[in-house]
Amino acid sequence: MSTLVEIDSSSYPDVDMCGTVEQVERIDSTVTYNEFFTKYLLCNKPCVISSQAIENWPCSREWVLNDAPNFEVLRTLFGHSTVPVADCDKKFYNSQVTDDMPMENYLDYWIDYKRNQYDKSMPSLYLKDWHCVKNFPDVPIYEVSQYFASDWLNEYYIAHPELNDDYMFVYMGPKGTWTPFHADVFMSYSWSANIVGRKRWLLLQPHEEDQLRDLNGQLVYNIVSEELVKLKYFEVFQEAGEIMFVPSGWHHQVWNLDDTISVNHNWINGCNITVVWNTLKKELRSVMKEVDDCKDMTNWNEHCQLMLKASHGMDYKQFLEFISFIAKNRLHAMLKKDRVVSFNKYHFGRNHCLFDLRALEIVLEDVITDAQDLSVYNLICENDEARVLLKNIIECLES
Ligand SMILES: O=C(O)CCC(=O)C(=O)O
Ligand SMILES: [Fe+2]
Repeated sequence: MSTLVEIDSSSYPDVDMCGTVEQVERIDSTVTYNEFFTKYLLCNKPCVISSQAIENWPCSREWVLNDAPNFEVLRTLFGHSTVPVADCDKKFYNSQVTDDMPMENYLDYWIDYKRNQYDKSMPSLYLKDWHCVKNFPDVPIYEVSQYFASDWLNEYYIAHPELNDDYMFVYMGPKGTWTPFHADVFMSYSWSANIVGRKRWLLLQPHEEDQLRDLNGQLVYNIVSEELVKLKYFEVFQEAGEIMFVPSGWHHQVWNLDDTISVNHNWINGCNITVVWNTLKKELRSVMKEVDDCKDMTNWNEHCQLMLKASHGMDYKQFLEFISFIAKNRLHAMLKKDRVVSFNKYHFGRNHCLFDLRALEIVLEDVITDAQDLSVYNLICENDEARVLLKNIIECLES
C-alpha cells in the first residue's frame, strides 16, 4: 500500500505571498505535506526538519555505535566496494581533487585519523557523492520523507536503469571535512539528513553570491569570515538526525563538525522546474557566446549542445526527454485513473497531478519556442513529439 501525498489546490499562483527569509525555521512532523509544499518548496525557503523523520531508518540504527560511525558494520556491508573520495586540502577548479578508493582502505584511513586525533599532517579525506542505494539496491538504508516525495529527477532515473544514474547519495567523513561554496547541480533542490554527526551550513539566498565573484565572474571557493561581514547569510548548525532542506539556487558551504554520515538527494519538481529550465537556457547562451566566432561552421548548434552537456551536465534534448517522461506519467495517471508511485511508497493526488501538468505545460511551451527560435527544435525532438505532447497536456487540463 502506498501513502497519498496531496496538495489543497491544483494551482498556487501567488509566490508573491512568500515574503523574505529572516531565519532558517525548524519544523517537526506536525507540518503537513501541503504546508511544506507551499511554505518551503513553492516559496523556495530553507528549513530544518526535526529528527523524528529519520528515527526508524535502518542506517540510523545500524550504522551508528555510541554516537559515532560503526566502522565494522560499514566494513561488513560495503568493505569491498569502490567509493569516490575527495581530498579536502586539494583544490581542483571550483571543487576538490577526487579519486576512487576501496571502501576498506577508506575506513582504515578514517580509524587511523581518528586515533591520531585528526593530526594536521594527515590528509582530510571525504567520501562524497556515493551512489550507495544504486550500488546496493538490496541493503535497506532509508525511506524518503513524504516532504520529498515529488522528485521528478529520481523518478526519471529509477524508471530508466539503463541510464545507470541517479541523484541519491551518501556522504561520510571525519571531523573537519568540508564542501566548498556552490549551488547544486542544475539549480536543483537538495535535502541532507545527518545519520550521525553534525554539520555547519552557510546559506546565501539567490543572487547574494554575486558579491563573492572575482573579475571573471568566478565564485569564491572557500568563504572566509572577512567576506561574511558584507553579506546577508544564514548559518545553521545541523544536529544528528535533522534534515536540512536547501532551496533551488541557494549557494552554500558545509563543514562536518564531528565524524559525520549523511544521506542526500538532489531533486526537481513542479515547484522549481522553471528555475532549472531558465538556468539551462542561460547556460546555453553563455556557451553560444563563447564560440560565437565560429558561428559559420556547419553543426554549430550541435557543437553548442555538446558543450552545454559537458559544462552543465545536461543538454536541451535530455531536458526535453526528462520533462516529457514526467508529463506522460502524469497524463497516464489522470486519463487512466492510475497511480504514479514514487520511491515505492507514495502516490500523488489529483490536485498534485494537475499542478505538475500545469508546471509542465508552461515549461514545455517555452522549450518549444526557444528551440524554434534557436533552430534546434528538430535536433532535440523527432516527429514533432513535443508539440503533440503539449497539445495532450492542454486537452487534459481543459477537460
Ligand atoms: O554535506 C556536505 O558536505 C555537502 C552537502 C550539500 O552540498 C548538499 O546537500 O547540497
Ligand atoms: Fe550542495
